[in-house]
Amino acid sequence: TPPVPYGPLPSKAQLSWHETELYAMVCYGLNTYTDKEWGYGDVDPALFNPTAFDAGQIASTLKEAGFKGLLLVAKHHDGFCLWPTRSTSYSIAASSWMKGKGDMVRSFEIAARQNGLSFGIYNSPWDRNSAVYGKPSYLPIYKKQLEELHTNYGPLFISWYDGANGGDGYYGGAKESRTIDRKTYYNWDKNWKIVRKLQPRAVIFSDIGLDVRWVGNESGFAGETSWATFTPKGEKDVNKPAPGESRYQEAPVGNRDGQFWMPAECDVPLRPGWYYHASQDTLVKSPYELFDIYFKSVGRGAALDLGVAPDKRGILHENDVIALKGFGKLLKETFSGNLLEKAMISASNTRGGAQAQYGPENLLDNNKKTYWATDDQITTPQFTIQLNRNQRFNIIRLREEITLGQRVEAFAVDIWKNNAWQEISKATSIGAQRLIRLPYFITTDRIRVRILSSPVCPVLSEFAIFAEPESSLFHQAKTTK
Ligand code: IPT
Repeated sequence: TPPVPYGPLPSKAQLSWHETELYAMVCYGLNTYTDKEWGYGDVDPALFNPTAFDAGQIASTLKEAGFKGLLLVAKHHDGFCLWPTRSTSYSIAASSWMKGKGDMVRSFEIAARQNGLSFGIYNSPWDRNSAVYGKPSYLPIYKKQLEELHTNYGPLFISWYDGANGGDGYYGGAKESRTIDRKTYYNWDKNWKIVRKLQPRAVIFSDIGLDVRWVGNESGFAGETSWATFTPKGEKDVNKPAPGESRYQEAPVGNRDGQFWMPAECDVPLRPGWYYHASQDTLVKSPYELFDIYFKSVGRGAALDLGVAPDKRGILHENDVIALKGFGKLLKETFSGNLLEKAMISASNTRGGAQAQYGPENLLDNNKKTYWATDDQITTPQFTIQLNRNQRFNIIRLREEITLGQRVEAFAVDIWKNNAWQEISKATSIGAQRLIRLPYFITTDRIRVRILSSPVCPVLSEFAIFAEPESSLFHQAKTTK
């Protein structure tokens, strides 16, 4: 019989989100033309005037770079809607683009799907253009927008909610005259019920989930230990968490005994800002920096949501394209094949005996659905891999079978060297994925993994080793922060 699940478990929507791993948040709108990060919603929509808009260029670049999803900011804090909404006149319909007949949410959706990318949406609750923002009469407007976006552009893989939602009189350096109570104003329960109904396969992201938590920084890293489980807590009132009012300080690590399966998303922009600024053309993160971020986000069981900013033409700037493609090349060169594919593997214990379907060869079969498990009372087993020749590697990947919960709390990796086992690495949480990246290459023909701590029998679906290109290893010390 299969192992009994442990703790909170991922939903179907969360399982597909875990597969998405790497996606981009496209930030494009009036801010692009006013050189602002958080616009006031006080400029003429006619300023929005792409000269060479091409969602295909953006989506295909992301595809080539290894991204699996595109999340569009359909409306930011300035209230400007990229689709012809019925909720406000402050939209693309009032711009000069396609004489007001265009629908940019649709254009991005089509480009995403044509490139095999999942599509998602961000709709800022904070609206500095709306005359009624801050009053109860704004809420039906916001609701209408959610309904339009979640009805007409699905299926969506993510529905994203910002905690930068106008709560304070003074926020992020921008004066805001109209304030709201973040805990009560938006009626999140009601809004999210709509999202659940219209897009049951989408995960809901915010500081407090419901499905994916903000990682608590915009630098792109989860904690070295990062639990997929989390209990959101309020910043002021512990029992009343809300987007923008949460103890996000706990989010990088999560809570081992967390009440919900609520893994982290690491959002970080490719440039210093989320929106395009010509002054930042030379400040695009390098492929090596992006690679480093990948290990600290995806490699810690979280997802990486990289902010990309189309320029005034309406495409990604040349420098951004070079960085993204270089990053994609590094990923491809590194993760092209598990170097252990034809190795021999044995384990100190296999659930139900050696003939059962839970054997350690499932770790190397390139199939996430099969797994190695031990008998219930065996919580600190080990497995050993014998290669038929020496392999050179510096990266180790482990995956738990997360449909049975997050189980392992600590493990160590050894190699056989000079007639003895030598520990090369020790780490904690695994979850959907754990990457260990060593700053040097190791050459060996024998590797051992010891599970050091687990409250119940461990259930692992993959063990793999890889070698990154020498150029990237050479840059590692310089780009690792
Ligand atoms: C920050 C919000 O305060 C937070 O709640 C979350 O939504 C986050 O954005 C998402 O990146 S605002 C930012 C200027 C730190």
